[in-house]
Amino acid sequence: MSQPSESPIAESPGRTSPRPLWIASNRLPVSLGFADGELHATRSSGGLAAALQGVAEGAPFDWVGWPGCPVPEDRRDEVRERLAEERLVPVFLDEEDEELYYHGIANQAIWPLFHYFVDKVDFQERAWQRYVEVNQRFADTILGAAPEGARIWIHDFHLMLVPRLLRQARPDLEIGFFLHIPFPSSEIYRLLPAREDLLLGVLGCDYVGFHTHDYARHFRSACLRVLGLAAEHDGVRFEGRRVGIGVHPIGIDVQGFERTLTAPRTSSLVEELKDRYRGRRLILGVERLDYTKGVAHKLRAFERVLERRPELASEVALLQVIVPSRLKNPDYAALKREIDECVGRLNGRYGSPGVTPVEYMHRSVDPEQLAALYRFADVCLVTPVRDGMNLVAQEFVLCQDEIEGLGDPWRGMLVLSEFAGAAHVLARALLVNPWNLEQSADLLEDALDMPPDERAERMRTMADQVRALECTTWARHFLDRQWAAADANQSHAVVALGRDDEAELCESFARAAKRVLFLDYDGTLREIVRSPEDAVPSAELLEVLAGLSALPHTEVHVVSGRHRRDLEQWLGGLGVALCAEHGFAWRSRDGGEWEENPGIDLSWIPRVRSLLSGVTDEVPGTRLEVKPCALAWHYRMADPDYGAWRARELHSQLQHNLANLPAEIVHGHRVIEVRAAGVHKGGYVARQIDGADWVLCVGDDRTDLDMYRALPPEAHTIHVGVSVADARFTIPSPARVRGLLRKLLEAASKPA
Ligand code: GDG
Repeated sequence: MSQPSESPIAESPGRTSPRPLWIASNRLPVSLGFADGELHATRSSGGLAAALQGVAEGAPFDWVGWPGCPVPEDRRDEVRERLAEERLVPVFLDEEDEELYYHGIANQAIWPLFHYFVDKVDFQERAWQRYVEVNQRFADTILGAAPEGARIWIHDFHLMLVPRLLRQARPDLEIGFFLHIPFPSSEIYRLLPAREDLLLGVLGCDYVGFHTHDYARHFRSACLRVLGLAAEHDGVRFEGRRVGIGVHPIGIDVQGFERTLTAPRTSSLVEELKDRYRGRRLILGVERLDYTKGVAHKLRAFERVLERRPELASEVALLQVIVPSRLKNPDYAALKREIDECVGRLNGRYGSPGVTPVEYMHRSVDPEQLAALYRFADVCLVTPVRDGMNLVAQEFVLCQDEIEGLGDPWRGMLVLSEFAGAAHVLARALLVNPWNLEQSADLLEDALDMPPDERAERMRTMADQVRALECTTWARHFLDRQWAAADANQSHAVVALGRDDEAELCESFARAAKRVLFLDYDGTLREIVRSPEDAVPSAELLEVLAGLSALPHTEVHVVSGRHRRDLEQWLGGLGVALCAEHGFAWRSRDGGEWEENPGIDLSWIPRVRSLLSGVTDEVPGTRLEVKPCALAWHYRMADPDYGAWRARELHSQLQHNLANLPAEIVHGHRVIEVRAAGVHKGGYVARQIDGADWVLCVGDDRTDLDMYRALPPEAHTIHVGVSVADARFTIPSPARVRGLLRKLLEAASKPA
């Protein structure tokens, strides 16, 4: 598990950045109510609020979220004003929003799926539409309130569409996203009907964080398998930006817990517990009622221990605190019944007068009671079947620490599920697979019987880890990384073709005496699609190309790696000059015969063809394209990982085979192409610019760099996607290229 790594920036911009910070989460850290018509708003200190406290001390921030209850229309201004005093900005949800967005999608689709409970997923289209609308409402509220250049930090699965909505409206914003729950394996993730939208939503940010490396890895792999975006281990390139991916295990409010622990009331509660459990050892469980938390697994493990050692029934008690949650949902109501039954069965079987092996509280306890239980317990049994992090495990460890003024440290031991994110940071706990009943029972016994020295050693190591993860450090580390990622994107944005650049291009285009445009096709004029034959031009594209080439003193050249047959079929009648097969063949704008590069040695083709055919047969989904002077092995439709693996292997095999032959290998976007040496797009464009006083060249992959290099420095060179050294500007997408062409056409068609 990677720890949150040290920021490369010495001074923490989490504290010092002059940009104002805005947080957005589903819930505001406030409890709102109307008693006798009077508005009551009390600040609540949930985990996230505590985590951000330290950041607020450096620079106060504003927080956008739902106040947690319906607010009638005529009281909303009053609520807004009241919350504004605390720098809180409400997003109001009515009962139907709560039902559809919050319960329908967040709790009944994303939550179960992301925790691998596929059979509990209930995805309703109507609810999804509301999720989209409510995310838009959050985005609009942020946009209406956050000033220019603000830094925004969005939290959790309720708001996965917000980053993109913000980015589209205000590219200047610095945007981060943190997911508090697991991100599932792509095999599970891809079951979600809205899988593309959620990923695209998150990819609007500059930086996305997860609790564990596994979740980050799953996110990356979903980007690849669902969106076809190949990611590096710490980032993915999308629409001309790099979205950083980071691992930031959240910690707890260490100081807050220490304060509660040393409060006089907590000490007297500990004394009460000592009296109540005299002669017995206490196993503690604390969780919100949820099927992910593995409460039934825990009860079964305890039952198994009692089956093995019935005498423990009077020596050990299991106290289970369950905070009621989502009871409106039938799954939660059923879970409650299952737990009730399990507890009943266990007590019926092992209880006796004065002996109740399982004590069960279905309500929350106050912070002092909780701290006292953590301090006193002999074992904390935390057995979720999936959990993003699990703060209870960390809280228990901290409360057992040596703390000034408190005696008796290290009474207890932590038994922790390996399926909680916390297992990655608390590796000295007794880690269990809650599905393995025998092992869970074994380790629970080990925890009860552990010698004091070993217990102290393990707990001390874990307490150090909990202190290191402390939540304000977590928030600061995340914000440092977010800042660095956004900063890198902003410096790239300097070369992004902006509105002013577009206006200048249009103006010079309209004034020029002879204009020449060189346009690559796939990935430039037209989006890359899974199957190359499907990349047919739209009517809109044909119209703009025909319009441009009909302008006086204007030549449009489509310069592509495609076979001449495709270009002729799709673009033949537009008055556009065509250059096919990476510059090997061309045809003038008036149509007529294709000409070919003379004197090219093609003797290597049969040998390479047989090698590529063999690989095509072996790797499902790949295709061999045979062109007059080149062979292309496409692996766009193969399994992305396997395709990339075989491509790497093929590349080195080709390098070995082609040494000293007049051919070169170009590894493009999911294609390996072997082409005759000396044939490239640059040779063609260099021959077409005589007398031109305005040249535009737009491309998207490595083969287009030859064009940029062959042009004079004053040519307008634009690359789709990331910035490259040879192009002056970047542009995010083919749609934006088409938009630019349309603007050029309009500029030149306007009367002078
Ligand atoms: C999500 C992810 C991730 C519980 N009962 C009482 C009480 N609590 C407090 C605990 C703890 C919190 O509630 C529960 O936190 P968890 O981490 O266990 O779980 P989720 O609520 O599901 O949180 C989770 C977390 O986000 C943070 O990123 O760790 O994986 O699911 O702080 O102390 N507090 C009080 N009385 C109770 O009865 N006072």
